[in-house]
Amino acid sequence: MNKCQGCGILLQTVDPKKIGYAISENDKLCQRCFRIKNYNDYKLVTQENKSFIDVLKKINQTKDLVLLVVDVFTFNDLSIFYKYLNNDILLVITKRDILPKSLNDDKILNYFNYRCIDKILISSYKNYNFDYLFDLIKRYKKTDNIYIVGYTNAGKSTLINKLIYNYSNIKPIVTTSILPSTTLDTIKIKLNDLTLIDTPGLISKGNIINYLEPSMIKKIIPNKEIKPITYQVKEEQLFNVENLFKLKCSKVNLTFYLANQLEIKRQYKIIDLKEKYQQINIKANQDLVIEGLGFIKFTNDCIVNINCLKSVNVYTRKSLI
Ligand SMILES: Nc1nc2c(ncn2[C@@H]2O[C@H](COP(=O)(O)OP(=O)(O)OP(=O)(O)O)[C@@H](O)[C@H]2O)c(=O)[nH]1
Ligand SMILES: [Mg+2]
Repeated sequence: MNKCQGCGILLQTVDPKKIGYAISENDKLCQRCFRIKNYNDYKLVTQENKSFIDVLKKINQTKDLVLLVVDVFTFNDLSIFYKYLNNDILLVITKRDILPKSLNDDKILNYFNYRCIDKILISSYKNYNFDYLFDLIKRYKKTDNIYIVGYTNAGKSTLINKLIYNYSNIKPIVTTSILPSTTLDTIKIKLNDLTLIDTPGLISKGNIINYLEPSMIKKIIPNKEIKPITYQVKEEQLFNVENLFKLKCSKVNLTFYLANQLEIKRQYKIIDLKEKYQQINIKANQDLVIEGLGFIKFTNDCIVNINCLKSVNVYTRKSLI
């Protein structure tokens, strides 16, 4: 049987309930990809990270160039990629369109201090820096195979489709979606003399998207430039963001970087003290990150209390912006 051209899974015509199901042996897409593409109807598939590591080990046996794709809004620890890969790495920071236009690109690039042969900031949505990206790929490639790796939802498949659309006559076909684990197995896609190899993304258990319904995931993922919202808080206040998290703080200046469609409610009289809050010490010019949801920049030292789903990773870091 063939592989699905949308997600890479091995096609089967036997069991409609199992992944890879196609109605006919001649189908190019599995039913899941067909439904995502034609009806925007998403079916969540849970994947294990073990096969992900097997893919990295396989890549490490080659001399092929690796594009490590990082979502500038929801990036994460990259050490696992460096643990398994000794290949030349081109760091591709994507979704530039989400961050304010006024930011300096070099400042963003400098923030990502990882071993790489070069790094570049792009946006697949805005077709931003793609000619430069294609030049870098041609400059640094040692073979004709180019691997594309990264966390799930980083935008790997969207990037591949954009390269195919821009620089070949083929119609882009790789499936993309807001849900995690869209790509299920490696997919080889021809781009002139090159072969681009899409890979399933690494799943981060601390990412809030693992614990939300598709309709809520759609709401929390920004799809255009974020409008930051700044507050100066004197007396103790509580910020409630769609019950996804609550933040108690006083005497702080803070700026929320969240999807524009999320509503931030302020409460001056705090009445829900029964809920469990986690206390966090924050230094001036640090971000408080709620993984998968966004971040809050603080401009002074403070102690805040946050209440969020237990499995979601909440941490501080040097401010991105
Ligand atoms: N704003 C913005 N969104 C993007 C961009 N590129 C991709 N996305 C969105 O990010 C989400 C994930 O994109 P995919 O291309 O499916 O991500 P992936 O890395 O292939 O994910 P997996 O296959 O699950 O590993 C989709 O909703 C895309 O539309 C971009 O440049 N800007
Ligand atoms: Mg993908």
